Amino acid sequence: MKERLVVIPTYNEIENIEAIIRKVFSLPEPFDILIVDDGSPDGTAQCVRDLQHDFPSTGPSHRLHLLERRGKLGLGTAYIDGFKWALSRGYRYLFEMDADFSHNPDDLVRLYHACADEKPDRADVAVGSRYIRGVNVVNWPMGRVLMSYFAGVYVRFITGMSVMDPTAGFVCYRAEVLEVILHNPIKFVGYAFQIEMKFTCWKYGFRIQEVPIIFTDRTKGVSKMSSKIFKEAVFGVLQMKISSFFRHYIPRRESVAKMEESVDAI
Ligand SMILES: Nc1nc2c(ncn2[C@@H]2O[C@H](COP(=O)(O)OP(=O)(O)O)[C@@H](O)[C@H]2O)c(=O)[nH]1
Ligand SMILES: [Mg+2]
Repeated sequence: MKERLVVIPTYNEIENIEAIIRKVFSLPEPFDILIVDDGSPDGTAQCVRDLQHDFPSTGPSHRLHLLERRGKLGLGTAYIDGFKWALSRGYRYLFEMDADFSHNPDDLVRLYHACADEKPDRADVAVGSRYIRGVNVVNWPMGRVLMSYFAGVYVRFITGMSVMDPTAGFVCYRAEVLEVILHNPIKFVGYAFQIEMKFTCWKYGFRIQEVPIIFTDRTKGVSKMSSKIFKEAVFGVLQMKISSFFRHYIPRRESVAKMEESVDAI
């Protein structure tokens, strides 16, 4: 059954890609993987193609998929393309995770259980959060920790949303959440993309739960964070808040009911 899919965007992750794929497939619970690679010049996609012989995408478990794009088009659209790919194939739980081991793949299981059907008080979206029990960031330079922490303070102040780690990129979404929010154009690329996704979920009334994680700086490969991405986040949050005044968000239950109605009508 196509249950859980981890979408991993990659740009020049040759030093991490094989290890992260093998680690996810060694977890005690099954997760499929979709790598969204933007034509990495270091051959990341070729490494994935080679691994597909060990974990074919048509296999009964541990399926490894690859979506290749032509050039570096940014993290935001990589996730959106990945999510659309997954929704059209019937996956029920979709995960965002970096390729560089900053997110510990072991935590995928905890994110999943926060959203899984088994719990009556389950979340719709589970966010792997660095800042709900102190500051759980290992090996980042102090400047980057402070920037990330105060980005959260700024986002909460502007948006009114109470999420402690709004720029987090380690997330589990139930499929029905993405079915609703991807109807709207999501326009940002970097950290602003992560903020916009959570903000849109929150505006629709979806239940967001933060799950504490420890984030560790990458030990291999280089970060693609840039000042452009930083600026996009600073101005993007303001822009996003202002445009939200002109948008109508149908609350979650109504929109889900509407989707069910339209299915019945077919
Ligand atoms: N497909 C794709 N992946 C990207 C792009 N930019 C970054 N990534 C991937 O997104 C993840 C997070 O990027 P990273 O450089 O670690 O950012 P940082 O953790 O904020 O320093 C990593 O898996 C990157 O390889 C991009 O333009 N396209
Ligand atoms: Mg990283």
